Amino acid sequence: MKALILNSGLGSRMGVLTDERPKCMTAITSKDTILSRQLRLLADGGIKEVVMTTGAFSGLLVSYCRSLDLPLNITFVKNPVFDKTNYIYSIYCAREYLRDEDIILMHGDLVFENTVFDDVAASEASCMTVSSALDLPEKDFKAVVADGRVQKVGIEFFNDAMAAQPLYKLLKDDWNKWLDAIIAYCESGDEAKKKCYAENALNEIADKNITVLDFEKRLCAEIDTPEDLAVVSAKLKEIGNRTVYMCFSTDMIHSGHIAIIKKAKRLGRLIIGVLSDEAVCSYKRFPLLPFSERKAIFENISGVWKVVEQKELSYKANLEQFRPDYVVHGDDWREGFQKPIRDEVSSVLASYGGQLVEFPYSNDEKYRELENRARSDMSMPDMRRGRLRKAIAMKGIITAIEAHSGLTGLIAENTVVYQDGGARQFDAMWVSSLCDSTAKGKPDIELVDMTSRFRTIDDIMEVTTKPVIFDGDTGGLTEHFVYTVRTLERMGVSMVIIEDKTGLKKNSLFGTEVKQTQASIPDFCEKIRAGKRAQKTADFMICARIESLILEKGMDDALERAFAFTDAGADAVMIHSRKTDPAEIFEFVEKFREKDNETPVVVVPSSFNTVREEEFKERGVNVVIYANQLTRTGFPAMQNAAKLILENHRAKECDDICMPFRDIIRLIPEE
Ligand code: SPV
Ligand code: MG
Repeated sequence: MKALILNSGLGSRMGVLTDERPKCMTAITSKDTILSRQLRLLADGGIKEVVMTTGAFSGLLVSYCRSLDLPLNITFVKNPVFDKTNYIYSIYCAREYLRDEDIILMHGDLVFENTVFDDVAASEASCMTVSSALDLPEKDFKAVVADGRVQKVGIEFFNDAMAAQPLYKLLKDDWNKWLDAIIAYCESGDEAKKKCYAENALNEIADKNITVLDFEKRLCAEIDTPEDLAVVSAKLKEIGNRTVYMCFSTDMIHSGHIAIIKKAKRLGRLIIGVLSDEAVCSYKRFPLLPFSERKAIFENISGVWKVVEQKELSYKANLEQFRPDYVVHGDDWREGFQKPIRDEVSSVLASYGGQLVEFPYSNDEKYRELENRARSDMSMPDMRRGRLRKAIAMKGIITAIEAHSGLTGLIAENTVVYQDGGARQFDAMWVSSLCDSTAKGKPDIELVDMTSRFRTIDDIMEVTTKPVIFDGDTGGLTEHFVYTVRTLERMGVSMVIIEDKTGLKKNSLFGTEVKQTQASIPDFCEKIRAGKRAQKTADFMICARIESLILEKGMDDALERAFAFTDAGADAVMIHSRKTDPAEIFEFVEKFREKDNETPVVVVPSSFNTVREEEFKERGVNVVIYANQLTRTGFPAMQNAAKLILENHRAKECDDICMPFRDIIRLIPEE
């Protein structure tokens, strides 16, 4: 597609402004002339070839265009009789460069918004720009329109007419017809036909096939007089101050993002909101790059005016602060879980007259590929191990659910609930000793040996990417624990939790109903120290689990242990209770936080299960583990199925509580 710019006119109505230079070189902003702006928009819009007709000050015009140094190949054609003819003759002079091309035709004194140009360039049919929002001008072009098509163009038509501007897109066949009519006019021997508008020749074509492109109130105007110049300059100033807002959660910039950024920045100065790490986690997956790095990437994309943090999925706070003229987004959020966010954006924009611009969402193949690669990278030990520590730092509080097999791992990995425009999912998995033992039909007494426990971890890790917290029971003998630490660390486990018990450990939920012995503080500290010395990376965490409340040893004992264990190097403490009332847990956290505001606190609210995560967070808890719910729901469901079959001597009655065949065979996706 070529652009044809008509610059042969004298521009005599501009007065002194055109005494020494052509009209198109009139300054319209502090950095642009009419021409430099046109050429810049053409280059930005992907045009490479320009044909420009010239007349007066031809040499000056040519050197000016060269000085702009734009990626455009400009062919200059001088109309030798520019002062005795009109632009119809200039087009005639340039005809050899114009045949058999799609053409964007514009007068050299036309100033338009880039979105008007974009619409013209993107039009699939030949079109002329008209406005349904403007009054018919007395002296300028009007287009007679019927059925959305241009019938006639001229200054003399008022009936069924619309205000029109000489900015056209002409597809090759339509343009060839017009060009032939122009040639016929100029070769007719009638001098008057070299002095009329090129549109006079157009009007003679029966089947013009030119649609109308309505620019409504957007800027698209010719500058004929100093008054026009003042109006257009003022409008450009207002356009120059427009701002556009977009929000990004991505940590992988690809060509699709660049394309939408390019489009957005044509609407105004582009403000990019980078979603906080916490919000990204709640929206999709753990960000591969932290907020500061994602922000730096956007700050270095050309044409981005400002980069700000968007703390929440909701745009509200930033829209109210920056009041952008436009918000740009893909149209994918019209449906699905992001719809509430979109609805809120629409209503905030409506409150101050902003506009939502939605571009078609492209489900980019490249992006899916990158995303899949990122996911598989995230499952690798080095990538997985450190993510727990980072997630705690990012979110303040994280949640983990029990997994004891590949299948329960998949549930922990993939279960998502959409709520308030966000996606809720578990951050990590808990490889519980209780559930791992139960799945094997064994008691939770450290009977299932470490080799078997590692096998469970391996099964889970093979099909997931989320961080793993391992229930290490008592950690065993210190001499054994150091090897456990190294193995877990090598596998990519993020945290081992060991409890301060010794001898034959029984599950804590028995409390004092069974004999359980708490380890001495010095012995347990020594185990922690040995474990910390054994680990190779800074990522791996050892969490000390305090059993004082379970064994009814009192709050002071619990706190004394917590501080001793952190002094010994524990990366986190877990406080456990089997009471339904969370009071003692709250008391512990409050007292612990009085002295230690850093060390993560872990809770397992199996009994005190009425407390919501938000409250735990407020009170200073960092990790909430749902330790056994998958096993406890799975077991009765399976038992019920077995009973139904026995009772009915067949499986039919059990079908209602069964997953359909089509779902079970698709439950595990093939690679
Ligand atoms: C487990 O899940 O194995 C635990 C937590 O250690 S609890 O069962 O509450 O002791
Ligand atoms: Mg356990």
